[in-house]
Amino acid sequence: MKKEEIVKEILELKKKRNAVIVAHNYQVDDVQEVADVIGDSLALSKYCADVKKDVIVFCGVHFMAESAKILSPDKIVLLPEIDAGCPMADMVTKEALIEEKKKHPNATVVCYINSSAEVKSECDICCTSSNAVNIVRSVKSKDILFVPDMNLGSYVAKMVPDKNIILWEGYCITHHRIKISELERAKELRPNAKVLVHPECQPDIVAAADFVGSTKQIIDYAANSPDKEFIIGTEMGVLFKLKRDNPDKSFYLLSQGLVCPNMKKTSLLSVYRSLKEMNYEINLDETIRLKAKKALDNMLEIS
Ligand code: CIZ
Ligand code: SF4
Repeated sequence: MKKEEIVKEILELKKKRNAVIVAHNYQVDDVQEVADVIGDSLALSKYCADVKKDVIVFCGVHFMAESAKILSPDKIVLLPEIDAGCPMADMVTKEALIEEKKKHPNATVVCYINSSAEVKSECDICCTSSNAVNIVRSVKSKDILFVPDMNLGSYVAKMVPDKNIILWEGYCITHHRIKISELERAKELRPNAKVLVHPECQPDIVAAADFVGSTKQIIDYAANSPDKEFIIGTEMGVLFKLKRDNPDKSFYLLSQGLVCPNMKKTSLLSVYRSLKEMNYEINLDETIRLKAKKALDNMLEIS
């Protein structure tokens, strides 16, 4: 099928199923083009909770569709590619976390939204890359067990030095592999460009950047900045919105390695199949869902 035909089929099926399509900032351009809304995982999950539709097609990775289901238990949440996972989220399991918690009985457990619903169910409060610093500041205890991203955790530790942050050794394979030599080379090539990076990058990259933020914060920064050139240190999918919304500005990817293979599994064809066959439905154990929801609600109360 040609692209236009697939899009037409998707739009018809969307109507028939009373569905909405949401796409993460890291999805391929074709999928972002067909989506009703594009955003980060939390913004999309909140949108899904409020939208008056029966079916949500969540174009992203597994933990994101789970977050949508946590907040929208009565809607059908579909993940078009069931193998689209997040290797970082998989670096912590509920069982391993329960063992680690025993070693730090006085610590508050803060978990990055990039974690499974099961892991969230064992945490006190969630955070995103937008609000991690504020969430950690708001926690009363000095000791904080931060899971699973050690790079985001290190960034937060630097910003909130009065807390004792116990790191988990997880990381995003895509952001973690960026090397300082790549950043230096990019700056040599574009000396006037501002460097905007995600806190999932390693501390040396974060320290050398002009701005550190989540996908939404990077997108907002570029839109509001008087600067015209930017080196982007997060997954390449954000270039879609950056270029679409800022035709007078130039964007350069910090490294060709900034591609998340799991985010790229979802295509227009997968969205079409998902709506046609109602695949793959995300369901959660109700006890887990309620406990995970508590961690998300605790975050939403503060941010
Ligand atoms: O929370 C998200 O959507 C992720 C994984 C990244 C970001 O910075 O938006
Ligand atoms: Fe996970 Fe990294 Fe891919 Fe985000 S970019 S989904 S953190 S592997």
